[in-house]
Amino acid sequence: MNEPEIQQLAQQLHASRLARTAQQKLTAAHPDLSLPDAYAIMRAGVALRRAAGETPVGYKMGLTSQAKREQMDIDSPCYGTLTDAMLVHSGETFSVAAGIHPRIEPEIAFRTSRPLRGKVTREEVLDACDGVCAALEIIDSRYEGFKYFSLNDVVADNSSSAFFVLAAGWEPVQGRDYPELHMRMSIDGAVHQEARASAISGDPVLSVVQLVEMLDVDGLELPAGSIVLAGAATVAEPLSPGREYTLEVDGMAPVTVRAS
Ligand code: OOG
Ligand code: MG
Repeated sequence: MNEPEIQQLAQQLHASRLARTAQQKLTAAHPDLSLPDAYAIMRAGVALRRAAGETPVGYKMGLTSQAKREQMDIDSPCYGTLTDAMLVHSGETFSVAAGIHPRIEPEIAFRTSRPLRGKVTREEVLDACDGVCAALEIIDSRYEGFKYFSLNDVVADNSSSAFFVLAAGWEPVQGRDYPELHMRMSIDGAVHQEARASAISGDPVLSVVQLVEMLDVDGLELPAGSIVLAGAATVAEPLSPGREYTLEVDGMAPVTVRAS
């Protein structure tokens, strides 16, 4: 795919997001769209957001759990770019009308204090992180129906990134048994989704290892000060006005958002 085509498809997705209208998946008109094309479209889309005044603040890993892969019918992980305009603080109200058909899912967020590049170990990731917290990702798809699209479509659409909610403060990274952490997402006080954090890539720290490897393939590093969402532990739930969503993770402050 050539540069003008990549720019044009990034523009299309950008416009759909701003207009809050779903569009046809890109592979319907471009069945030959490759995974490198998809990441190029994603990056062109991020450049459009930068031009509009947004600043990238990190990345989200997607499709790192079996539950999500089955829900979306896609079998490999992907990443997307997070910007400052996507950040929602715990306790805030989020308007569902800000998206097309937003959903919410339970995650764990890490913050790096040193850059990471190439092949890294889980210990190197933990050493390079200075904070962890419970997070809710509000995903949205710019495609009709939200389902039955391909990995390449999702990646081009910034891996369905829309908004993310972080708990009130960053907490110490060391001394936690990450795979064993229990995660519980409630809606209006009733538990709807729960899983061990091992549902996320076997260990949410390994999601960060994998992200660093995927960025390296594209010649990129994970900069210091990045926020990384490790991926959802369970399927996503639709976001409905009037309901309150809370995620509790063992040993961490809860994160909550009310939909309006
Ligand atoms: C793709 C994004 C997946 C996750 O945590 O697995 C994701 C999608 O579900 O539309 O964010
Ligand atoms: Mg997610």
